[in-house]
Amino acid sequence: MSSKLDNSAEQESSNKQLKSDRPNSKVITENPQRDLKSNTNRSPIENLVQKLQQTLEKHASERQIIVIQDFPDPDALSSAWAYKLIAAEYNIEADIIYAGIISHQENIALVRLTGLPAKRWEIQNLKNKDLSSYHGCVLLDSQGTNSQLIPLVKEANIPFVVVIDHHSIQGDIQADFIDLRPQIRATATILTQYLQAGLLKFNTNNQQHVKCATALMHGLRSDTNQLMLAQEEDFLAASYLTRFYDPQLLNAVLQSNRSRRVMDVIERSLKNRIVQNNFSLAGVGYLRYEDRDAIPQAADFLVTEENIHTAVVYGIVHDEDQDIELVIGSLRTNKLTLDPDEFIKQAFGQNPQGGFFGGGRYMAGGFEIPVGFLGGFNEKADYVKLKWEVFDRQIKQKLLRLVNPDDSVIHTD
Ligand SMILES: [Mn+2]
Repeated sequence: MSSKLDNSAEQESSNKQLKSDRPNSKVITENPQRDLKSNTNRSPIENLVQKLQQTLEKHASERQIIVIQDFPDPDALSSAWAYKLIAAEYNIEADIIYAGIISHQENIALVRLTGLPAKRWEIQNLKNKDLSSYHGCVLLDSQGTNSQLIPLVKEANIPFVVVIDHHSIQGDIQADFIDLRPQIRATATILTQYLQAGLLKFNTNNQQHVKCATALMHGLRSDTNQLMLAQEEDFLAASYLTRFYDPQLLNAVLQSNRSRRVMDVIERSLKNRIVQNNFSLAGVGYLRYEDRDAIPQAADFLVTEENIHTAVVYGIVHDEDQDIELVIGSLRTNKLTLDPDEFIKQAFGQNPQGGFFGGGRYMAGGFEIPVGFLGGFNEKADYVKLKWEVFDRQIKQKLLRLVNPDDSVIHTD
């Protein structure tokens, strides 16, 4: 059974929506008077909490696979951990699985320092993975469009049980429980609301709870540009997490340094960038698969330049072991009227299956375009260079169509 929320209103302009949503989207405070069982005067969030509770009860003692994006970020990792702990209360064993790689230095530090229980399934072994022990699939901080695992989950007929995300709607998805709230800045905020509502009482004597709260704080901060983009809900969630998190541990995670290769990619993005109409666009050429997270970091950097409101950085990510090539790109903007989701969908359109090549959330977006027939290793340097030039030009052309106001596809001013 599907209990899809009505999200049609959320596709309207986010400013309008924030205003109209504000009075209803109260965060639950710990109020002893509050009774989840009573049907009267329940807030939208209390309704969601009750529905999630019912879903977990219905699936008690099952085994679930939590699929997070191929390149997990702190918001996805921490939300998945919080869900795993909540699900354990219902005797649900949930495995956090990703099929790509954790490459951002802060994310590596986060997983190592907190012991965050995420497992990597290598792509070349995916075909041999037996998914039959899983009864359900959970998507957090995602709608299934950014993981190579999803086709396998579908092939194995594993139903989606829970989907919780704050990205704009990426297409039709059916699940027992769906909580899509693009007006919330981080999925970690949503999971924290569930914790606060009592689905799992965190306890400072429990090291796992302290570490998970720290991870959630990091996830929430990293999706809100260190709380600068945070809204009331995010601040309230962060405020609740301060009761449990370990500031020294968070500091240790944030102290991790950029690798030399990330610095090199940032350098290339600076050198290659073209600036037009306050957009900064940079192709960085070929990158190793494990350096993929250098792209968003380069975009973060380029958008800090004077008179730049939006940066797009892209490159061809090459995995030598598996001979996979993808054009991967990141968008960062501080222009309030630019919707990253709309921008990316407009720029690159859809694949033959009707899926978009990317999407976005507030102030950020990303895309992945398969290199396809042109993919694969080639020894000839001039061929490799030519291939990059073709993709570079094609992507620039598609982006400039939107950047250049003469084409009036999107009015950015
Ligand atoms: Mn997120």
